[in-house]
Formats: sequence, C-alpha cells, structure tokens
Amino acid sequence: MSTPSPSPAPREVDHLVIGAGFAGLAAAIKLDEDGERDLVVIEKGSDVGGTWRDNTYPGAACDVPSQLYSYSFAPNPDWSMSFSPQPEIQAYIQKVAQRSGVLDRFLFDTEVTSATWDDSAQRWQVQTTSGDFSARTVISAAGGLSEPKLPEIEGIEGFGGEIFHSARWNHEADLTGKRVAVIGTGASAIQIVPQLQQVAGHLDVYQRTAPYVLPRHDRRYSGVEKLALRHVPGLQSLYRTAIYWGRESYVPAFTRMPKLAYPAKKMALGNIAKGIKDPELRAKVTPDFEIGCKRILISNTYYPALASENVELVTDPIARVTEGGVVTRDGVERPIDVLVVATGFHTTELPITEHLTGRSGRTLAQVWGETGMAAYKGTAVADFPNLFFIVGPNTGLGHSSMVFMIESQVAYIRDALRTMRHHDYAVLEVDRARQDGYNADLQRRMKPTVWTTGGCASWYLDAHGNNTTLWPRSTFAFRGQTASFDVDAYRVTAPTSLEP
Ligand code: N01
Repeated sequence: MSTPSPSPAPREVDHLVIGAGFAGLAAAIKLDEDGERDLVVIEKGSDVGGTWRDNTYPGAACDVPSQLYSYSFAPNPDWSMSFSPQPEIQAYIQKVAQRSGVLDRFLFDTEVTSATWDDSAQRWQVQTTSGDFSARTVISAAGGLSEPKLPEIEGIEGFGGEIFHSARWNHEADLTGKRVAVIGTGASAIQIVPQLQQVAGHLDVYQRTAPYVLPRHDRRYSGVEKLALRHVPGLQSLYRTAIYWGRESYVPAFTRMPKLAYPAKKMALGNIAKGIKDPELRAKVTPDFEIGCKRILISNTYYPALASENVELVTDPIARVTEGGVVTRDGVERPIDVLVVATGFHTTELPITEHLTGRSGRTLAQVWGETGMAAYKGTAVADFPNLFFIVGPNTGLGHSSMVFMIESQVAYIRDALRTMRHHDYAVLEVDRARQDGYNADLQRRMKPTVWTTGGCASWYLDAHGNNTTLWPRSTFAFRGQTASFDVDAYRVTAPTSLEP
C-alpha cells in the first residue's frame, strides 16, 4: 500500500488579495507601484470585472456618470455615453488590467475556501481551490454585491420553466414571444423590464415596493467632446470634479433634511405622470415612503414599459410558484415560461466572512452575526490582524461613485503597508475600543437619516435594523479620514524573529 504523498507546502506571499473587480484590481496596481510586488490575486471568476463581469442582463448600465465611475489614475476619454453600458465598463476594466502589467499575479477560477490567522507564524494560512498560501496580509476585495439573493418563495424550486437571477443571466434562453415574469423592481429590474417588454410576448412584473425613479439624463458624447476629453489637459478631471461637487453639495445633506429632498420627489412624481397615463397604474407605482430611503433609481423607459399593452404590474403579494406559473395571494395564477428573479444580493451577510477565521478562532461571519457588520473605517476589524477590507462595512454609496471610495480605501491600505515596512511591524490589529467608538459615531449619524426614518425596508439595513452598508457623510469626509494611516488606532507587533 503506497503512503499518500505529503501535500505541498503553502506558497508564501506577502499579500493575498481576494477578488479582481474594481477594488482588487486597484489594490494590485497600487501595491505594485509601491514595490509590494509579492502578491497574488485570487478570483473565483474567469476574468476581471467582478460585479460588472457578472451582471450582463439586457439593459445593464451604470447609473453613475462614466467620468466618475472610473479610476482617477486611468481616465478614459472614449466613453460613448454619459452613463456607460455594462459592456463598456467591463471592457474598460479589462483594458486597465491588461495595461497594468500585474495580471501575471492573478489566479482565476480559484476560490478561497478558508483563511485562518496563525498567531505563531504571524501570517494568514489560506486555502484555495488552486492550492494553499501563507500570506502576511490579506486584502478582501470580494465585493458587496457579488452573491445573488434568491427569493424564499414556496414552490420556486419546482418551477418547470427557465429560471435565473438577474446577475446570472442565461443568454442561451430565447425570450422572444415568451410569457416572462420578473420578480423585483430594484435598480436591476428597472433596467431589465424595458428590454424584456420589447421581446417578450407577455411580461408580468411583480412589485413588492414601488421605487422612486428619476429621469435618466443620459446622452451620447459627441466626437468633438471626445476629442477635447482626449487632448485638452485637465478637462477630464474638471468633468469629474464638477460632477462630484454637484452631487456632494446636495445629496448627503438631503438624507437628513426632508425639505431638501422635495425637488427630487417632485421630479420623481413628474416622471410617473409623464410615463403613465392610467391613474390606477400611476397609483400602484407611487412610492409610500420618503424619497432616498431606498436607492433612488433613474430611467426614462421603465414607466412607459410598464404602461405597455403586453405588460402587467402585479402588486398582490406572491403566494407561491407552481410548475408553470406564479400564484398571488388573491388566488390568481399567471402562467409563465420564464422567471427572472431580480431580487438583489447578500449585502449584510457577506459570503467571504464565513471563510475568514480570526485570532480567537471565530469566523467573521460568527462575529458579525452577533454584532452586525462593523469595521474601523470600513477597512480593519479587531481580532482579525493584517486583514484589510475594500468596500467593507459602511462604505457603500447611494449617490456617487464607489470607485472614489475604493481609491480612498486603497490609499489607506497602502499607507498601512508603508508603515509596516518602515517600522518593521509584523502585525497590525485595530484596537477594539477605537473600532467600537468609530461605529457608535456612525450609527449615531445614521439615526436622523432618511435611511432610518424614511419608512421603508431596504437592503441597506441589517437584521438588527442598523444601516451597516452605507457611508453617512460626504465622500470627501471619507477621503479625509483615509488620507493617511492612523497607526495610533492599532496594536502593533514586531516580527517574532526580532523578539528577544
Ligand atoms: O436589487 P435590490 P438590485 N418577493 O435589492 C424585490 C446596484 N445596482 O439587483 O423593495 C418579491 O435593489 C425587492 O422588493 P423590496 C445598486 O446599488 C447598480 O435591483 O425589498 N420581491 C426589490 O424590488 C442596487 O441598489 C446599478 O420590497 C422581492 C428587488 O427585489 C443594487 O445593485 C444597476 C423579494 C431587489 O432589489 C441592488 O439592485 C443595478 C421577494 N421574496 C444594480 N425579494 C447601477 O447602475 C426581493 N424582492 C450602478
């Protein structure tokens, strides 16, 4: 009987990045620039892009202006529209990755199955589907909108037709002339519905809560504009700055002052009036909570699509799904061939946290299961040394570009790594009291906002009713607090080899 061969020793790296979306790619590029070249990026998909690689549903596009929704260090004068469609954003991320010279350190089609802090080695021991690693630091850039949330509806697993989530679109399915249903009326659904209305024979849209939808001020960039953006020095950054200030000067304040939200609410109601003539349908799509409580959506085509002859907006709650249709609580069964679930993502129970085990042997999922998601500056978590998050707790935005937040966090992490290198620190761990104080302040700021007081349930809130996803202040305030690494908030340890 042959003895099993010993498993290979883990590959030692300085830094292990989880995820190759906007965040992981930015981290890899910027660490490389700093000379932190001994890094590996683990990506479960087959390409860079993250959310923008996965969300290929018809009509997928960004609702943040293109000039803002791109890296400051990789301006793109070639955006075709002021709000980019998904294929252009994905192509942009691919292009940045290809030009960066860091792709040789990316391991695609590979999942992190466990990452455990090893106190004696002062390293993370990481198991992946492509082998084991031992890393000095782990940077989790696994994304907040990466794991589709399927609705818990009786009988749904027994549905006999095509069924798929908006973030896992089945492009093989031909929907032409079919009876299709969409569950959900969030940011994804309102982009999908106008597209499906044009191809489906009949479309049922199941709405649980009516969203606010503002007009989409999208336009194609002219050739002259593109030329100017390419050749006039500073023009792109002027565009970016103008769009930033336009949003920052207004939106964060309106989350706390309902009167400031009035013009937006008026515009949203005007959008309903413009798109829908039938008073009954208008009433159904009129939201019953304060604007801003849920993400404000933008579309010029959603309401006209709902008003089309081949579309029915169903507001009676779903009771169950049968083999051939959807049954509402009033007992009506609507037969369908295809069911699209546009029901969002796991945002407050991030799947990656199940795989991260800290100093005391508990997973981050267990810790956050009790406390709710909480980190220091959205980046560091007590009991999880040398672990940095990008797009961590309370770094999400409803009004501006996540790329700005990502770049802020990457800058903070770079400075942390510089500090480690400069002082020869082996371990950094945020002080629990500092983390708690930071989060108490965040939650105090959340209390008067429309996200808490606006009378809606949203994916921003966790099971305890706390908003653990959004950043409650201006993006400039976040940039300010992540501008330099505040080592005084951390416990530091020298390498064990240097200890007497
Ligand atoms: O998901 P959502 P999404 N029965 O969670 C409904 C970003 N994004 O994929 O409102 C019936 O917002 C649910 O109803 P309710 C953006 O940050 C950005 O649309 O909870 N319905 C809701 O209508 C966005 O916020 C872009 O009552 C059920 C919908 O499903 C985030 O992604 C584009 C249900 C889920 O909406 C998520 O958007 C697209 C059930 N059991 C997305 N469960 C950009 O342009 C859920 N629903 C940048």
